[in-house]
Amino acid sequence: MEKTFLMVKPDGVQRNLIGEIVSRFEKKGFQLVGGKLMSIPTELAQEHYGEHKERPFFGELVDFITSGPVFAMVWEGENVISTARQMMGATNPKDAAPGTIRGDFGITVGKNVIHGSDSPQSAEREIGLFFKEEEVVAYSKLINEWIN
Ligand code: DAT
Ligand code: MG
Repeated sequence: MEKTFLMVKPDGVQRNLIGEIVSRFEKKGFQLVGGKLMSIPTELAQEHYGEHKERPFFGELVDFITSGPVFAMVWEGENVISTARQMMGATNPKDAAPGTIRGDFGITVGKNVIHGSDSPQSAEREIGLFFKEEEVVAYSKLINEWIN
C-alpha cells in the first residue's frame, strides 16, 4: 500500500493543530502507521530540504524547521501521496483553497503549517530519513475493506 511522509511544522505544533491535522487524514480514511514528536537536528533539516539548498530562503527554511518540535508521521492508503498534497493546499497559503490545511490555517509561505512528500521517490526518501523500519507499523482494520 502507498505511503507518504507528512509533518506538522513547528508553527502547527505551537498553534495546537496536531489533533486537527491528524483528524483530517483519519476522517478521510487514511491510516496512520508511524508518528512522533521530535526536534529536527540541523543536518537532518538540511538533508530533508536538500533540493532547495541553492534557493535564497534555504537558511530561513532550515532555521524555521529546527526552531521547535515537529510532529512527523507516516500515512498509508490508496493514492495517499497526491491526495494528501491536495488536502494540504498550495505551498503559499495565500493561494491555497479554503478547505485545505494551508488555506484554512496558514497566512505566509514561510509558515505553512504542514509538509508532505510530493512524489513516490520523495516519500520513500523522507520516510527513510525520519523513521526506522521498526517505527512504521503494519496493521489492518476490517473497515479498510469498506472504505477503499
Ligand atoms: P512544499 O512544502 O509545498 O512541497 P516546496 O518544496 O517548494 O513546497 O518548498 C518547501 C518549503 O520551503 C515550503 O513549504 C515553504 C518554503 N518556501 C517555498 N518557497 C518559498 C519562498 N519563495 N520563500 C520562502 N519560503 C519558501
Ligand atoms: Mg516540497
